[in-house]
Amino acid sequence: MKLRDALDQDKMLFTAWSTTGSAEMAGELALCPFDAVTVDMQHGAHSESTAFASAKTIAAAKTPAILRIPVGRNDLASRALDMGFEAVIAPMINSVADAEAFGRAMKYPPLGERSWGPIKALQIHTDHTPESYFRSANTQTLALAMIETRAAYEDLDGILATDGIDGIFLGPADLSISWSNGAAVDPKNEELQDVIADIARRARDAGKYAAIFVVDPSDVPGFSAMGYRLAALNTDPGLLHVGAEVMLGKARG
Ligand code: 3PY
Ligand code: MG
Repeated sequence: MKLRDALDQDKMLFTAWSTTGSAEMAGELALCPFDAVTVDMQHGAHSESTAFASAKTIAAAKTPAILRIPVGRNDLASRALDMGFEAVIAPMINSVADAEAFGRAMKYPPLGERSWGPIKALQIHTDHTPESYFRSANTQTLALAMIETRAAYEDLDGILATDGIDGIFLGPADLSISWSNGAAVDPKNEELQDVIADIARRARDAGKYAAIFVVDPSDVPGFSAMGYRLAALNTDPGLLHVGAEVMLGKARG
């Protein structure tokens, strides 16, 4: 397992975002020069079987795999780790209680209540014995709590202080909806930039990682200066469209 080690180098890392319900496509993304691939079960088309098969195709490319679970599906958080994912992103963590439930599912006692059964994880992470996996899992696997509402921002320090939470993942689209009380979805909303910077600063002050979903890649240097160290960059259909436009633009002159 290596995502956490890479994050500890304190450089900006980039994750691809797999939404097409295909393990083959997720494996293809892992062959691109991303630092990780995130499989999205909240808004993407992945089923449990395509997501779990993706853990293998991503690992075959020696790339760390991350899973975003649907809202509140902490059963899938533990299971994702058992299937070999190195990190789990939980959407809509809006309170300390939400963070506690997620943290409990992600960590073995005494931090949490994760149950033993990493059979597939041990097939993927062949550098581990069951014992070394057990001893290192609580520190090596990452629980990233999505901060994407005003309520989450108000409870941020409590969420950051929760056992088992390794970092936050900012969702700028939902945050903009919540911030405007449903008036607009505008992830680039100028008013939010200070909030986005404050969230990274407080995460780092708490000794936790800060990650963000990026809508416009030209915003990445600014997010990096704020302290974000993991950026999700476009979805698989998005990349396909960008590639097609570049190729056709050149071909058509
Ligand atoms: C958001 O921006 O709300 C997200 O969840 C990004 O995936
Ligand atoms: Mg969201």
